Amino acid sequence: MERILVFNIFCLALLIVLPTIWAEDNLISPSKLEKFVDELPDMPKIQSFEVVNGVFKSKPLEIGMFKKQWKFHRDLPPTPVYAYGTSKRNATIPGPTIEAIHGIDAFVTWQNHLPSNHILPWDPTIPTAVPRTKKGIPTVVHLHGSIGEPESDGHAHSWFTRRFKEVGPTWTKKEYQYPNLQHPGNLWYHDHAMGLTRVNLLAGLIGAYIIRDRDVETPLRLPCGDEFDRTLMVFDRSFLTNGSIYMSSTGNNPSIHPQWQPEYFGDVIIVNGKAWPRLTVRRRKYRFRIINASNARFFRFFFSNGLKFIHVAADSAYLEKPVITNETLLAPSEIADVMVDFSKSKSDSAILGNDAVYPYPSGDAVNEANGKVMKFIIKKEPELDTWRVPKTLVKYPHADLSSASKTRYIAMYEYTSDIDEPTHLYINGKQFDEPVTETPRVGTSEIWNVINLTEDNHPLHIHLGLFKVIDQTKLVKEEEFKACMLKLNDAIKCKIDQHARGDKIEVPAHEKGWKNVYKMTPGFVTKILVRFAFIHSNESYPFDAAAQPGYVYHCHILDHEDNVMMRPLKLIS
Ligand SMILES: *[C@@H]1O[C@H](CO)[C@@H](O)[C@H](O)[C@H]1NC(C)=O
Ligand SMILES: *[C@@H]1O[C@H](CO)[C@@H](O)[C@H](O)[C@H]1NC(C)=O
Ligand SMILES: *[C@@H]1O[C@H](CO)[C@@H](O)[C@H](O)[C@H]1NC(C)=O
Ligand SMILES: *[C@@H]1O[C@H](CO)[C@@H](O)[C@H](O)[C@H]1NC(C)=O
Ligand SMILES: *[C@@H]1O[C@H](CO)[C@@H](O)[C@H](O)[C@H]1NC(C)=O
Ligand SMILES: CC(=O)N[C@H]1CO[C@H](CO)[C@@H](O)[C@@H]1O
Ligand SMILES: [Cu+2]
Repeated sequence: MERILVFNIFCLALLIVLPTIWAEDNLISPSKLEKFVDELPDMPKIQSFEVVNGVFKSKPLEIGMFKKQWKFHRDLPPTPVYAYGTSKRNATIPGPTIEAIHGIDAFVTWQNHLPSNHILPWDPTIPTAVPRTKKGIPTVVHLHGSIGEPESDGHAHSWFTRRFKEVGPTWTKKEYQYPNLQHPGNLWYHDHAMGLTRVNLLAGLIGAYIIRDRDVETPLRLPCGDEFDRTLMVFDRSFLTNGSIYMSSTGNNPSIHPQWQPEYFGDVIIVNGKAWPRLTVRRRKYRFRIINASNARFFRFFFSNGLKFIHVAADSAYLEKPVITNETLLAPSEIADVMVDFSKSKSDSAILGNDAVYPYPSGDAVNEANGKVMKFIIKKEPELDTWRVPKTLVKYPHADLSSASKTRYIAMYEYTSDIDEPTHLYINGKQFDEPVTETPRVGTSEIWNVINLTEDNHPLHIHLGLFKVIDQTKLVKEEEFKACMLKLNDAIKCKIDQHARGDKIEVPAHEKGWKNVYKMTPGFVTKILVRFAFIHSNESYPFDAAAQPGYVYHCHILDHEDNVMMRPLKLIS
């Protein structure tokens, strides 16, 4: 028993990151960076628990944010970044992977050690956290996928600067508490400061967090242990020739927003902090927890040699049974949790490729650089493999539309300037600081009909709640509907029922489980069932979810979230 348990604790995950570029003189051309020359790194692992006399106990952690230099590629000069770590020397990009155990609280004091001047341009004309003294960089940490109290949720207004010298209006505490009472799965932590999320993440403030539950997971016999169970955090960045991260400092509407741009794309694809890395694998099954940590880039992954993805979970929750696909589309901040069986490979290497246009779904085709992610070098010798593809995974209680206590309509709007460039995006036509309108009752489920009135696919993320995607229905006579919505901003008065009648898009099998982010197709109404309770049990939350400052929900294209495709979410008891 003890042995199984310890083994399971050490079954870990791995992260990948990726970069992108714009035409500018001193930008490094991605063709100058030879691919697959750096080994895929494993991020350091930190456990939020310890075993004392055979019993699990919480082990409080302190994780800092440090400015340091990071080598993204063999031939790229060191890059100034912001990195999470237990010390400046230990800080990495992505940050350390935090491992938690179901039922054991994690306590983390997030410490800001960042000096005053931001390494990236930012824009004070969008609603932004600005310290009174103009000193320090506002930061706050959100654990994405966490079911925890509002005070520890990293509300955008709960920011703090270096050594807590200044704090935002809803800040309450230094030490965050994560109860880890939810289902096991993949989470990630990242910055969430008002108006600074896109730049703070671009600078490097991201990391993975895994909740393990041996009772649920051991019987599955999925690939386990540091070697076979890896987290890949993928993101895109662009670099200047001197190694600095490139972000345009000129907005597309400079007279309105001097810097803000609607989407950041980089041409260099980074996995676990290295550009186009390589990993040597054995001829057997592996588990990859792939986290898309891009600001705006969608990825559609596939293997050059036809290897398949065996999906076991999506975002934070296990699927009922494995789903096999030859490609997988990941929106920003979505997580694919897949097995890959390298014994099925007919060749001795495989490139993990990406063919998603950008912006998705109507943008440019990928090129030689951003169409490749990483390379697997597959050893020749066949191996005995004790891992298996289980017939079934984890079955959560059935979620029924009839259980919903309320139906809401959530409309996504984009506004443009007279030169037809986006100036800002709002949910329900409202600014973030307008009074809260979404106030679900703790313990209930609701139907949300999300109406995308823009041209982009917006990955919607809801804090605290998990949701099931029911269907996506094309709007008919959508120009008429959009004109009405722009005037009245009221889906019922604009007769949504008569417009949500077009073709339906089937939800892919591997995305039918519980999600915390989903892609809202333009011109469609996406119906989701959101649950403000645990998915695996009827126990009530062990914290007051109705406390201040509440939660938020938002588009996870960070450039949209910052300007300001985000609204408050306040639970009531
Ligand atoms: C840095 O990481 C190492 C290895 O994980 C650990 O032993 C050490 O205590 C860490 N140092 C600091 C200052 O946190
Ligand atoms: C790289 O060049 C940019 C633009 O010239 C400059 O702003 C930045 O400080 C430089 N970075 C380093 C690390 O020298
Ligand atoms: C990653 O997420 C970003 C932002 O949500 C999205 O634009 C991008 O397409 C996603 N990429 C992948 C590979 O999923
Ligand atoms: C995956 O399979 C689908 C349907 O069979 C096919 O249309 C698509 O081209 C395939 N993609 C790749 C990358 O092979
Ligand atoms: C929760 O309660 C509902 C209704 O009483 C029941 O159908 C469901 O099975 C319960 N779920 C669990 C996990 O106990
Ligand atoms: C109803 C509505 O406004 N739909 C928009 C959704 O996105 C498409 C582009 O993909 C626009 O053309 C539609 O106007
Ligand atoms: Cu968006």
